[in-house]
Amino acid sequence: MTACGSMGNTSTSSNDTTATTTQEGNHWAAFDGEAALAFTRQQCEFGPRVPATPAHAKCAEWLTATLAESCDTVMVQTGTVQTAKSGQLGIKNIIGIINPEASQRLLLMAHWDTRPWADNDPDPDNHNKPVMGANDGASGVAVLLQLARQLKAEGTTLGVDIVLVDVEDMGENDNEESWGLGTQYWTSHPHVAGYKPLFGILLDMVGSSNATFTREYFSMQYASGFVDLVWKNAAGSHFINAQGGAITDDHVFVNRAGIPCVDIIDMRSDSDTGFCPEWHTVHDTMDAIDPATLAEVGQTLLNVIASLEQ
Ligand code: 1BN
Ligand code: ZN
Repeated sequence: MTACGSMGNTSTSSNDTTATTTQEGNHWAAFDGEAALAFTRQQCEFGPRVPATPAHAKCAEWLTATLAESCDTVMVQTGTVQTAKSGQLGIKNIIGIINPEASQRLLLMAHWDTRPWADNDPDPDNHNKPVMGANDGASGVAVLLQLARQLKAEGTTLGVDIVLVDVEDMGENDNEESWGLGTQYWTSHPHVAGYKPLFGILLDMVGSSNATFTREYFSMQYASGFVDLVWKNAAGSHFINAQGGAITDDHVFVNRAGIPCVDIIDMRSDSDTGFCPEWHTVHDTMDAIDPATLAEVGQTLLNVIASLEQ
C-alpha cells in the first residue's frame, strides 16, 4: 500500500492542523483544518440534525446563510421522499453555486442530516437514540463550507457546485434504495436542467484521526479515471492507494444518473462494520474529530481544483 501524499512532486507544511501536502506550483494557502473543525462543532451545537426536528430546521437555515457568505448563488431544493421506516418526509437539499457562468464545473457533495437511530451502538439501550453525526454528516459539510470560504477569498476560475444533501442516513440493512434519499431526489430533479459537471466528489466521514481513505469499489466501477485524479492529488497519509470496500453511498445514485462521482469515505478493513468504531453509535461526537484529517481532505480538494483550473 502506498500513501499518495508521500509520493514525489510535493511539499509539506508541518503545522498541526494544516499538516497537509500541497502539489508543487499550487497557488493555494494551506487548507485551514481548525476552521473546518469549528464548522463541524457549529453543526453539532444544533444537536442531532434528524429530519423533521427543530434542530434540523435550524441547521438548514444556518447552512443556507453560511453558504451564502461564500457562494454566488444559494438554492434550497425542497421535496418529499418516502423513507423505509418513517413514512414520508420533507427534505431540504442546500446548494451553493460558485462561478455560475463557468462551463467547466466540479460537483462537491456531503450529507448534512444525521441518523435518528444509533443502532450500531454496543449498548442496545442506545439503539433508539439519535446519532450526533460529528463525523457521519458534519465533517464532510464542514470541509465544504471552509473550502467555499477559501475559494471566495482566493478566487477560482472553475465552476464549483456544493450540494449538501438531506436524508442520506435513514436507510435499513439489505435495502440499498433506502439510503441517499435526498440525493435520489436531486438526481431526478437536478437544480439546473441538463446539469453536467466534469465529475463529482462525495465526502462522507472525513474527520477521524485514524481515517483510511481507500479507492472505494463503486467509485472505481463508474469513475476510475477520476479516482486516479483525486488520489494523485491526495494530501497526507490517510489516503491509501489501494482498492477499498463497496458502499451504497450517495455517489452510487449520482453515478447511476450519468455523473461520474468519487466517494472519499473512511472505510476500515479491520472492523466488522467496515467503518470506524463510532459509526452509528452515540460516540460519533466532536471527541472523535481531528482537524488534521479535515485539513488533508480539504487540501486534496484544493489540489484537485488547481489541477482543473485554466
Ligand atoms: C454512510 C454513512 N452510510 C450511512 N452512513 C451509507 C450506508 C449505506 C452505510 C449502506 C451502510 C450500508
Ligand atoms: Zn450514517
